Amino acid sequence: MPVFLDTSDAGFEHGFATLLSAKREDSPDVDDVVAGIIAEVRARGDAAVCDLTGRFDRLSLTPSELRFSPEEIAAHAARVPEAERVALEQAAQRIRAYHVRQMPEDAWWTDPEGAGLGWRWTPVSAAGLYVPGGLASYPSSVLMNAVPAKVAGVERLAICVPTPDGVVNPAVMLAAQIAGVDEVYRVGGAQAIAALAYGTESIAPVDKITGPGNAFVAAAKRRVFGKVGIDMIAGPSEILVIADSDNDPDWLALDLLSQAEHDESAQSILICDDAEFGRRVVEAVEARLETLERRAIAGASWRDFGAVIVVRDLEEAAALSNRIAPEHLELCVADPEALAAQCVHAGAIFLGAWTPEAIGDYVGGPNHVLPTARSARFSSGLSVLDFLKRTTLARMSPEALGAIGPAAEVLARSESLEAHGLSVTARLQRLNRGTGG
Ligand code: HSO
Ligand code: ZN
Repeated sequence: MPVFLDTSDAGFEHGFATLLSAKREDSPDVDDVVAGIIAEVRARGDAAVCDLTGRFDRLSLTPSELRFSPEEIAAHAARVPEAERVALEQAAQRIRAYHVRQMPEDAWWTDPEGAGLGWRWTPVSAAGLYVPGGLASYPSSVLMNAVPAKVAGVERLAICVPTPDGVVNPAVMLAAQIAGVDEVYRVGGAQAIAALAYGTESIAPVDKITGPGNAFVAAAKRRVFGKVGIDMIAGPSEILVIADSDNDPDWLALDLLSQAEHDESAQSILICDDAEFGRRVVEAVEARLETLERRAIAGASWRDFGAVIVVRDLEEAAALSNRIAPEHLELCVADPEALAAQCVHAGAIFLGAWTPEAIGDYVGGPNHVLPTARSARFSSGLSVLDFLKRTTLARMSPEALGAIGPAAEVLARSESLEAHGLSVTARLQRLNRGTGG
């Protein structure tokens, strides 16, 4: 049974604190193994990648077989049923249109002292996208990572995807093709992250690595951070639904289960303003769990981490939502915009009962790579900004240097950095001679 809390109860704060601090992930400590794999790939390049792929994916490859040829990609992509192709194309088009709007503007102005100032955005040159194999090999996630990279202007985009026993997910290939991915490698695990970060004879290094993965991939991403940029370390999925009683309990049950079915460690929470309504949603969840294909996973998630919280009013709901800082926040209330304005720590907000979270996972347009584990307090979902850098620009005229240079001389002296100060002084002296001073 999920926990049932009521803010009017004396024990509420204790129960809520327990809920917030529930340890949902016990990721195995694979750091030593991962360190070894990275060292091996750095030392032996392709040979190490091929050996490790043989060991972990039971696939024997020569270096020249690590990369899918364009013909292989096309052949796999062609196996995708037509309806799925059309849906992926529609999704890609909507994700692209949304992310184009995220492109930030360059800036340039002249300030009152005559200094020209500004900044300029440029894409990273090469990005690597990790795509998990097996159960969580989602073509939608390929689009969510690859489309923003391409919109940002990343020239070279490489995918690494494991193909255990040689089994390829055709929809992943199609999504890569639709998104304009440049290279796809049949390599997974920590060895893929090492190859992307350090490069091998046949996999050129990238500047930024994004995409989800298992404990090995997460540990490897942590280790190569600094050598390359990484996006985030994503935890299990979460959804918080805030609903008034004017909702169909079955709709809400399915929304809660839509994230619960991702992972036994996923967390689904309902906040409502009526205990009786909350109980009806719980019943609806139970009914759906009887037949849901993924009932084993969803059931475990709901049983261990699910929760219903009864509040006195929506104000209280917003305050609790801000303490939870959910990855996904659904607002099934009469005035979702007003409530959304109060919910300031959330990865993505879904407004109104006609916006199930799943729309955001696939075709809404916004990104589905979002901050988990309360990191929405300080971070955002994946965007074009993750594939851009901002370079600052400054140009002094002689007059501008004359106006602000003296302060720099003073500060350089105070930090005992003589050459710093002299680099300004030398110019100011010329300026003063030139003007007869
Ligand atoms: N909801 C997941 C993403 C996803 N859903 C992929 C379906 N496919 C991220 O929290
Ligand atoms: Zn999902």
